[in-house]
Amino acid sequence: MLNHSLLYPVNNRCRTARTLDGLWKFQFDPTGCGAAQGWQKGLPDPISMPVPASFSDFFTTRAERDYCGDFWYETEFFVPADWQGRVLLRFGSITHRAVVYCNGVEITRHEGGFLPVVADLTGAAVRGGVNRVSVQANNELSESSLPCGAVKTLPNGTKLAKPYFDFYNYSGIQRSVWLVNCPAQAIEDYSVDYTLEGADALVHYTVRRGGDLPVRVRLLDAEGREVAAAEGAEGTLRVADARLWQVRNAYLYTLAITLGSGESPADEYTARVGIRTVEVWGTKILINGAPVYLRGFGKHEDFDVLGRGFSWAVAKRDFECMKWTGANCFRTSHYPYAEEWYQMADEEGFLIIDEVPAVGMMRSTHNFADAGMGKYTYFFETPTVPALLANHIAQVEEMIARDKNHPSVFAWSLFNEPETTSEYAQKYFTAVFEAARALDPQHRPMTGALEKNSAPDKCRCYQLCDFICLNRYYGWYISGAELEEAEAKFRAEMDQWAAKNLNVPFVFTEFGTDTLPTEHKLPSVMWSQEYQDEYMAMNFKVFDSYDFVQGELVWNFADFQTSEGIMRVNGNKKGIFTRQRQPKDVAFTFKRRWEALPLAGEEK
Ligand code: CKX
Repeated sequence: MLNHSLLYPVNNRCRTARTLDGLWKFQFDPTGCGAAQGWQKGLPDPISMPVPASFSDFFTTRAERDYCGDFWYETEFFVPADWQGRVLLRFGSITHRAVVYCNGVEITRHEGGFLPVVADLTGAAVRGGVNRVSVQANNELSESSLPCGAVKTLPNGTKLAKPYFDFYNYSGIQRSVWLVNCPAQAIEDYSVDYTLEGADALVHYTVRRGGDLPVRVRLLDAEGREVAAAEGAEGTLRVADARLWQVRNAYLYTLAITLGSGESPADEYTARVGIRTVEVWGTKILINGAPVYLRGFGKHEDFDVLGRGFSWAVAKRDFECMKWTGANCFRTSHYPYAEEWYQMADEEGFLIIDEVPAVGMMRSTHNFADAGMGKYTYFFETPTVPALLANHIAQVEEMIARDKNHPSVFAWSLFNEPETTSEYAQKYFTAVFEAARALDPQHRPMTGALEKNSAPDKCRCYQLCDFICLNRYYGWYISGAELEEAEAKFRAEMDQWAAKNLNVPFVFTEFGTDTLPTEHKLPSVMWSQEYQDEYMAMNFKVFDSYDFVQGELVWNFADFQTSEGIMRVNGNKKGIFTRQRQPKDVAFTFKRRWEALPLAGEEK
């Protein structure tokens, strides 16, 4: 069980939150000597580094850009003398692991680069004075880290990250840092779940708090009018004539939680919530009881210069581009994104498949090639598996704790393209799914993205999924350019799935072709814009032939940075948009197709 609160910071009469975003001090620590030499008391030779951002793409040398190992961040902050209660530092994430110090004293450690790190500075921070926070971070990959990979050490001692995944190993403090003051006896967490009763909605809530002060919960509509209220740490609010959160037509209420009574409560927390239900029913995905056909993207947090650093401006542009195509969904491939993405999706009515960073679970540095070729790497048969499993479950727990109240999140993805064909994999993922199912108060569907080796006759893990997600590249990695042969092979596989009569929805969570916006050719060749279009037309024909196919999330929303290699032209170019978020020709094809499909609430 998590012993800290992952609530997103808010400001109100009981709480203060200030970001520490800006220029921090930064220093590489290639020999890992920093802690022993006392760097937590002040970095000896720092440079400046923007926060939030990945550190890599600011540098002009390979050694710095591709740096792998320990690195340190440091900044100073003032804590007002009148701050009572607890003082917390909340990092949106530190990639991939960190030790946080305040005024030279170790406060906390965290494993995993895509979920919040909360350091309780209450005992360590000086009130009415300036304090120093130091972060000893590390970006090495291993077979027990999530995502998985390895480190290669060159003869001169230089370490290089060797990801088993197809995105650049961007690292650093990539999301906002908040200094938070909250009461000693605080609201720690809350959960909501919904049932619909005719035109009314029942909002079931629970509040976790420190101490046993009385709890009051109110629900306010978008105009701030109270529509329901209740007393107690758990209960149900009845909302008459509820306005539902609908796909691409969102309506948000405000949940206002108060601790203590009278005019000056001990604590207050407000959050925006959307009333909606999610259900898998036969081969349909139902939102508020109505079927929805998913169309949209697998994405990355990735942009020029920023790397994986969160930027409201990039997120805004991405949502505008996605809306322009007629999309209604995206997958947070291959890790939980900054929380601001989910806030925007809540407002815009986008559906999210929220993915834990369980990617690279195949021992291969070019798994995109090996994934479809039947390569078997004994991934779940090595001594690191127990540590990996514990880490995997811990990150699922943190992801669900952080994201469970977002109406946009309608499903959890617990893996991307692992080996799934052995009894070892089956045992491993059974444990992951069992743990995950106990955690979500909304009992959302659970799934994971399966690559080509996870074929209908071989895969031992699709049975765990509430709907089946396929990453398929017939016409690219398989029978590339031979589109007729690719289509025949694709249909042969789909016929095998159909013959199983599984009576569950299937969603394509990846399909795509690398395409250079500069390349045009008639007749088409692979990598040209024309080929991307022809490939998509073939895929659409296949999708439309099987009525259990209930979604298509193309790979990828935009071109993105990867490790270098002979299969990658300065990154993966499967974007429907360029890395600068301009449409390739095929974006107009998607726009035409998706705008002609019902947004939600009707059969395709
Ligand atoms: N799927 C055959 C995982 C993504 C990659 C994508 C690709 C692969 C394909 C696996 O992270 O980028 O190769 O484009």
